[in-house]
Parts: sequence; structure tokens; C-alpha cells
Amino acid sequence: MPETGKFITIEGGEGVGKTTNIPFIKEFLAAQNINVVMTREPGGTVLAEKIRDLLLHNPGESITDDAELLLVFAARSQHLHHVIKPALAQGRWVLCDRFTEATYAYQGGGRALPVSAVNWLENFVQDDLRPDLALLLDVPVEIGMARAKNRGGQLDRFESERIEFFERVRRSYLAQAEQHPHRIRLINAAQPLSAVQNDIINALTPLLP
Ligand code: T5A
Repeated sequence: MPETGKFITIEGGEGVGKTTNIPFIKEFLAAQNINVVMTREPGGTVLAEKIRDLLLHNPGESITDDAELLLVFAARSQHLHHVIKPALAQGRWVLCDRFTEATYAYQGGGRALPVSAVNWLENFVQDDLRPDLALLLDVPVEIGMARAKNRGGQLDRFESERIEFFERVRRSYLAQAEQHPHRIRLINAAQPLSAVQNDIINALTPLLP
């Protein structure tokens, strides 16, 4: 039986630099001879990508907060079953752009749904599977929003929320990092990119074989 792979996630509010840093992480791990499966949430399978599309773009009717939470976990169940668990079982590492910490932040914090509901669904869908390491990129909300807007393109359903929503998202992320310091690493993403990437390497190094 191969050793189980490591499950790494990258988290943070809008425009913190997740997309920018994912190729860097992949290259860093490849240089250590670690073969990484890259994926994202919501998404990662055919059905989960369809759910992502419903969540990020207006599906023609308003989505209730409860339906949003359940759709996120429906997509996650597919993703875990078809992609994440098989890869980990083969000893491969998985690098996922967002995971359940985002649900605590966006649905629990942003939408103010009961954290107990998120927690129940997390246990139901994931059993005891949790990321080995969540890299939490943090910047003040105004900086992240400005970066996301400067990048151009249309804002999606979440990006169109008010600033208070993103303040609640950020508070939830910071509270999670305080609660789970052993598996959520807080990284100051307002630093120059080279300093952010140095912090990412320092967080990943203890997991290397
Ligand atoms: N969602 C997701 C939920 O509500 N619940 C859930 O459970 C899950 C899993 C998905 C949406 O779904 C929601 C949350 C999200 O709203 P997404 O695909 O993850 O969305 O995309 P976004 O969060 O919208 O990510 P963005 O693409 O907006 O931001 P990134 O990827 O964090 O930022 P990035 O890398 O594109 O960088 C933005 C700009 O900043 C620059 C970059 O060059 C780029 O121009 N930049 C820096 N500039 C200066 N200094 C640095 N250190 C920089 N780093 C990056």
C-alpha cells in the first residue's frame, strides 16, 4: 500500500493571490519530486463544475442561503469521491484552490448561516478528512477587492457582494486560523509576492518527505 498523499488547500478572500501562487506551489513541489493533483472548489468534477457555474453566475432565480450551502457540499461530495480521495489513496498530493474553510468563511461568516450546520455537513460529507495544511492568504478586504477589480473581467455572484460581507468572510477565516493553528497557516499576502512565496515554502517544508 502506498503512503497516503498530503492534502493541501489554499484559502482566502477575493483577490488575495490564490491563482497567482498555485503554479508556484506546483513547481516547488515538482522540484521535490512530488506529483501534485491540482483541483479547485467548488468544482473539480463534471457535476461539481456545473454546480460551480450555478453558484457563481445567476441561474435565473435567486439562490437561498440554505440552497447555496447544500450545493457547496453536494459539489464537495462528488469531488471527494471522484478526485480527492482516490488521489490521496494512491499516495499523490492534492493541491486544492479552496475547500471547507471557505464554506465556514463564506456561508458561515458571509451569509451568517449557523456554524453548527456547516460543521454537521462537514462531518457528514468528509468523515474525518481534513486538509493536512490550509495556506490562508490574508489581506485587508479593500486591497483584495482592488486587486480583483484591477484584474478586469466581470464580477461573479460572490464578488458582487457588499464590503460588509467580505469583512465577515475575513473575520471567519482569521478566527479559524486561531482555532486550528496546527493545520491553518496564516500568511500575510499584502507583502510583495516574493515574501508571500517565501512564507508558503516555510509552511510546506515540514510536510516534505
Ligand atoms: N465559495 C467557495 C463559497 O462561497 N463557499 C465554498 O465553500 C467555496 C469552496 C470561488 C467563489 O466561491 C465561493 C468563494 C468564491 O467567491 P474562486 O474561483 O476561488 O471563487 O475565485 P476568487 O476567490 O474569486 O479568487 P480570485 O481569482 O478573485 O482571487 P485570487 O485567485 O485569490 O487572486 P489572484 O491570484 O487572481 O490575484 C489577484 C490580483 O492580485 C495580484 C495578481 O497579479 C492579480 O492581478 N497579486 C498581487 N499583487 C501584489 N502583491 C501580491 N503579493 C500579489 N498577489 C497577487
